[in-house]
Formats: sequence, C-alpha cells, structure tokens
Amino acid sequence: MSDGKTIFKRIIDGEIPAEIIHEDEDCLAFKDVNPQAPVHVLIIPKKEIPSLAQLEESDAALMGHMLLVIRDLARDLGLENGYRLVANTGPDGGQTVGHLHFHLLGQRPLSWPPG
Ligand code: DGP
Repeated sequence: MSDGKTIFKRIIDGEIPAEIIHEDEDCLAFKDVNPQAPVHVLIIPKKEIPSLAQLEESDAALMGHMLLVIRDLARDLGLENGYRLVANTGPDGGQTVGHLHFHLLGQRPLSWPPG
C-alpha cells in the first residue's frame, strides 16, 4: 500500500530502509540505491516539496540550511577534489521521484554536458 506517499516520504517516515548518513530536524541524507558514482548521496527536505519549481519564499532558510549540510557532507565524505550537485526538476530534467532532492556525486571525474 503506497497511500499516496512518495518513496522519499516513506524513507522520512521510517517505513522503508535507507542508508542514512545525516539527519536533522529539517533534512535527511542517504545513499542513492542506484549509485552513478562512488559517492552518490541524496539530500532531501523533510517538508514535502515536489521539486524546485514549487519552492516558496518561506523555504529560503531551509534551502540555505540544506546547502550548508551538503557542504559539510562533501567535506566529511572526502570530496576535496570536487563534486557535482544536481537537482533534476520535472520531466525534461529527468526527475523520477516527486519529492525535492539534491544528488551529491563525487569521487570520480564527471563529464559535461550531461545527457
Ligand atoms: P531523480 O531521477 O532525480 O528523480 O532521482 C531519483 C533517485 O532516487 C534515483 O537516482 C534513484 C533513487 N531512488 C529511487 N528509489 C529509491 C529508494 O527506495 N531508496 C534509495 N536510497 N534511493 C532511491
């Protein structure tokens, strides 16, 4: 029974397992189940925001907080040589889960442009 929740909301609610590497009052970071790099972590707000396109002005502090969490995670995960932060948004952006998430990718050189 999915009861309309996204898979990420189910992770937030502890209904399905995830390899959580950071949790605080406002956000959660866990390993991507289908990693595209040696480090591939998803950082999500606990607030149910479908994508960047639905952000509100009142989410500014939350987004700032998440970027600082990401900065610290990148340092703690040893990504001193660099990394990439991605927020796939909407169908053209390739978003498959309707809960805002940032992909933190690193520990290999990443090509540009993306596909
Ligand atoms: P996106 O395409 O940007 O919406 O990325 C969704 C990502 O979520 C994708 O890289 C795979 C990951 N993912 C999907 N389901 C699960 C899950 O149940 N657990 C974990 N850890 N990651 C998931």
